[in-house]
Amino acid sequence: MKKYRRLCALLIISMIILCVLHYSGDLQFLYKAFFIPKHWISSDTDVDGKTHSVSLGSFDPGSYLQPPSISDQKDPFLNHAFNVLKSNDIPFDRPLPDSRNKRCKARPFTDLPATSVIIAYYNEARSTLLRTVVSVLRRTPPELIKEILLIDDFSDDAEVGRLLPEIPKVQVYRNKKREGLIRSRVRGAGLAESEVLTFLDSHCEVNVGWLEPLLYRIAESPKAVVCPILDVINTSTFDYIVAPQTPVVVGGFDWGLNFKWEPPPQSMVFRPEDPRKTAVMAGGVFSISRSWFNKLGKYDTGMDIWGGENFELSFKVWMCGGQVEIVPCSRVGHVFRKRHPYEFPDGDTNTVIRNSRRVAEVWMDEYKKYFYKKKPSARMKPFGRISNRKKLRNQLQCRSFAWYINNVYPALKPPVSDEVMYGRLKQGDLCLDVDTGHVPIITILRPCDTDRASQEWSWKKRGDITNNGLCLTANPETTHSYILAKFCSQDESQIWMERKSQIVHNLTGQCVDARKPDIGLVLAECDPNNTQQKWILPVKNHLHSRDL
Ligand code: LR7
Ligand code: MN
Repeated sequence: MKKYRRLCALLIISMIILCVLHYSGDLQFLYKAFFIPKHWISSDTDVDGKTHSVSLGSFDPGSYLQPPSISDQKDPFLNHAFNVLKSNDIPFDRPLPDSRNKRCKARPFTDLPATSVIIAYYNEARSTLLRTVVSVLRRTPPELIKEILLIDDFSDDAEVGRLLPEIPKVQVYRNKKREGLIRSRVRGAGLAESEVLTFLDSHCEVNVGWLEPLLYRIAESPKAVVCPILDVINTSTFDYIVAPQTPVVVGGFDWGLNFKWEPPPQSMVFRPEDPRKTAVMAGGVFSISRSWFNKLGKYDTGMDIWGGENFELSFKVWMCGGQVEIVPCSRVGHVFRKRHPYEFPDGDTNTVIRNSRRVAEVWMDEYKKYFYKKKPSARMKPFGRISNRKKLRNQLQCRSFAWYINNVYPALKPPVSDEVMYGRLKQGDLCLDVDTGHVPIITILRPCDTDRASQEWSWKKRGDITNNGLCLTANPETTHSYILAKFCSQDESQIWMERKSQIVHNLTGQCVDARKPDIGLVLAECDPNNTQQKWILPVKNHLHSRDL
């Protein structure tokens, strides 16, 4: 009896020991010895020198990673715009060169908040997607990762989404239709449970100690939106190419809202571990406090598929009281591709223009005209309703785009222009507008409306007043003194001067008169006492002076 009791106790104790070993990850050797199909990955050392092992649960990489399709074999770049055969050959848990500056390694990080990792994917290759997930599990202290939320944007292969949740912490949500990366990420953010959201593209590999400096910065400054330095994973060889440490490039753009990398302003002096301000983020990889993301209205879900969302988020972060930064101690590799490997239902140009237009219309104030100047065809493209986004901006009481340009991105100069004035030509609450129903196009007064681009006039040095390629035109003979909007022709009938709040026609010496505001504006003898000839004009040249 005594013997039996002792045996029982021994059994219980050894079971407890086995359990402890199992959960601490030290049983790998046993599983391996007995061929128990359980997959483990062990980590690199964390920032503070610790390692950990992560179980892949019942997930079996061997059966998940499939042999390449015939089309992949024929042209390995066809389906993904990277060499998928090469990617398939590389271990899903490969080691990476630690690309951080030495000074990053000595920094202890304590009391960090946990994060939810959100990855939207559409027709991603299995091997790159798995490497993204595994790199996160391998190189992040487990207590900092609450969950990895994969949003399958209605990829052709639904099986991926059924297999990956076998990995602990991984959840997959499949969209019912293709939504694009913007709405997919918003879906992920809505499901996330941690205080901090961390977004990744579906073909990344995070490097040693990537997360701690991002979380540290958010804990220190909750409105900071932080991005790692992106190392390059080569599309042909899948070599991991360490981005140079000096200079650390930051994000910029041109007036067409095309993103570019550029060196930071010369005046800035940094320690290698200091965060760098960046005017915009590249878009794919960053951490943000969940409550800050929600307060800012997440992303604009009126945007489709791809593009523009990095501008929307960056502009509003800056303009509404936060900052966008690159934290150089955080490193993440990304496969930079030369083309989109997937279809856009509306074509890529249309979609990106539509998204960019929404950004310009909601956030860029009078500076949006530079966007249209760079992308003239954008004016004709529909972009959906934006009233809710404008309301959001008002509620958040954000600063102007002029503030943003002057304080955050002064390197972006307005294009050289012969414009003297830009904006609305007003009489009280009424604005000079065109009457689109009529041909020839008559000019009228309409209640001022910030949504009507046809009320925004550009008065050029030479004297022409233009909107959307049309010029204010008047001639006693050809227009019967009505003021029409006609194609600009450099003709004398299109030259106007300003005189004491009057708009004077050069050819006739007469004034723009609103005596028939609904039927059409006309030329009439100038009369300084006539209120129907008095205009409230935009401030002269105000975009050229930097002291707004
Ligand atoms: O319809 C789609 N649905 C998706 O879920 C299209 C794409 N996606 C997913 C896709 O699988 C990927 O995970 O969205 C992610 C981004 O798509 P990519 O990898 O084709 O985009 P990209 O790397 O060329 O583009 C950059 O700009 C985009 C603008 O919308 C996004 O912000 C990307 O996240 C962003 N990537 C980066 O910032 C990494 C560095 C590239 C640069 C510069
Ligand atoms: Mn990408």
